[in-house]
Amino acid sequence: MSWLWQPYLDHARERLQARLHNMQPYPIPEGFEERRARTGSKARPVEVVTRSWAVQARGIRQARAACVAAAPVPQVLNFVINPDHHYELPFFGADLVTLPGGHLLALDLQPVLKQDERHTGPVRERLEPVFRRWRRLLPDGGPIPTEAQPYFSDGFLWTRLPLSETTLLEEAVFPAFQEYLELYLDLVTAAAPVQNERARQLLAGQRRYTDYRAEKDPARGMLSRFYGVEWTEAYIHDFLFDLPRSLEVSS
Ligand code: DBV
Repeated sequence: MSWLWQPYLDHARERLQARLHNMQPYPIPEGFEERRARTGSKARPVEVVTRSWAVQARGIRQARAACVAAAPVPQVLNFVINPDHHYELPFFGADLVTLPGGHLLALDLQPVLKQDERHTGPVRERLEPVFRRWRRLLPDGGPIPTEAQPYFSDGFLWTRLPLSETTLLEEAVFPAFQEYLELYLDLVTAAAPVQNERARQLLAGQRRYTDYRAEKDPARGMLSRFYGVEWTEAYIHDFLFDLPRSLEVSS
């Protein structure tokens, strides 16, 4: 099936492979690699497929993609890079969502510790010019919940585009995705391990972020309709936002 976001995922896989050290597969729990369901009406059933992909590397605990594909909608690429908390690194987050009402596109290097200048300063400096360049070309996506603010950076690129829009996808969204990712990979390759006390702070920040994302996952309703509540909850907690509890004792 042709999937709108395939070039984005292909690009990301290729760049991670090219730039990361010691990249290896990240284990995907059984039953989460691929799931299929029928949606649409009785008269016009539509098959919807959800696929997962994940790797790990030096500096990266888990980089994972969740891909939802049906013809013509929904089409989703949710791509998150979770750093190893022993490094001073943000999250990479991309949510590329095509629904009957249009495209909903989010890109960010999300802070682990939003109020900590030592954490956010160096990222802001590098991300701001990239953000400004693409922001000018894309309409603002509108307000996001106040409670979500602590988890976004000042470089949060957030837009909604009509389904008919193809030029801006090609000329702004795809290059923005590439630049955000390349900047993130620059940060990963330059990062040195932090002291234990700092690692504990970063882990606590990662825990807040991950629990928030799991609790508020905007895909919960959609995935539950397709695959049932039980599978969806397991997918969210055991794969999409899975920061292992065992890290707290071993860090
Ligand atoms: N979002 C996820 C995962 C998805 C997913 C794991 C597997 O975190 C898809 C799929 N996001 C998804 C879907 C919708 C959204 C919406 C299906 C539409 C929900 C709907 O309208 O029914 C960005 N994504 C959104 C919204 C925001 C984000 C702000 C609108 C929320 C709303 O209207 O309630 N998600 C948010 C974000 C990142 C992210 C900033 C990271 C950059 O991944």
